[in-house]
Amino acid sequence: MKKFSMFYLFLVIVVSGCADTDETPTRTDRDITSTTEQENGGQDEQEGISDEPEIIAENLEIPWSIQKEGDTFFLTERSGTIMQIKNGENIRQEVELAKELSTVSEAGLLGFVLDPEFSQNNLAYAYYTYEDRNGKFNRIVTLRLNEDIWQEENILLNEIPSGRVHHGGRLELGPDNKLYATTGDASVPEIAQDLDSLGGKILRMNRDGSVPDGNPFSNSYVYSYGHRNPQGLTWSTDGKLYSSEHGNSANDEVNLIEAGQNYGWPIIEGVEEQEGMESPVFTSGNSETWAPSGMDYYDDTVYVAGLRGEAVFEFNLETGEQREEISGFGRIRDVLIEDDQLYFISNNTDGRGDPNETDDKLYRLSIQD
Ligand SMILES: [Ca+2]
Repeated sequence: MKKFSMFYLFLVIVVSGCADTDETPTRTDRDITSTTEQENGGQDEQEGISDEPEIIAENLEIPWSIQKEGDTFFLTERSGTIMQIKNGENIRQEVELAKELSTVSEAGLLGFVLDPEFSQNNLAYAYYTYEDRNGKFNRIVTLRLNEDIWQEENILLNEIPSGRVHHGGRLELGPDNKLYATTGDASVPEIAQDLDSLGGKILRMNRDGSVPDGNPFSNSYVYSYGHRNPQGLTWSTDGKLYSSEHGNSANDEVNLIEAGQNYGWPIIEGVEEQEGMESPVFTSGNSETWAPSGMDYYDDTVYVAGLRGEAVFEFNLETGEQREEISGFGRIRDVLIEDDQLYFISNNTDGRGDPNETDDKLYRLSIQD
């Protein structure tokens, strides 16, 4: 049995519905968590899985995305920097963008992936929020690293809708070597159903910004639609794509994403069903909130960072079981699994958490059978 946390819980956090639960904090969660930890603490020790996560880096500022190349980490920080962590040394790298970063809620420098040839070409892809005379948008660009400064090079996709909240923002490279991005509904729910809008979608593109062959809609980046505010993407080893999505007043979702499908927002959400629309494979339901963000996959299981849920959630694709696996570290924004190690970043400095003196942090712990 695979277990790796002393905080092994089957915890249902009951939170009352509120207008927009995406990432809003709740202080009562923590109290419930600590009680349950004490109750279940002994069980973990019996199973011999009691590793406390190791702190890899601290004093991070709203870290959003974890990338790793060899032994070097690159963490985007929402306010517009990238923290490079190499041999225990933190270097906060500047990012020179063509547009001024938006400072509205949930916005900034978000998704980030290194090019497969990064060690040769110093190239990466990034997703950021900006505002100009034409309105509020997100864009996907290439960045090139030169002597600890990242510079925006090419625009791959411009004017993805943005607004007060719900900017989406996750970027991942698929097993097909295409770039996938999650976009939010920009707090205008109807655009999620509009195939002519880039908002409320999962997008798929070539790494030069062109529309790939095989996309489901002709000459369109849209891969799937009807999303509210998805912020996580991962693939199983058999190539299935999963995405996490912030629900409206609970009803958070983990969806199995298939090309061309409609995931319902704002017509259906959570457990609701309607012909021609896909319901999630996992949902937090009407009374619980995960506020799910970054994801990764390991051993038939999808791991999802939870902000308001303040945990890494584990969803077993084989058994359908779900549970909290890591908690007690506050809000969690992203996870990365490599070589039986799970890395995660806290997000207590984002204005909705309760940071301690050295937050936020990058943690590591072992996950092995
Ligand atoms: Ca849905």
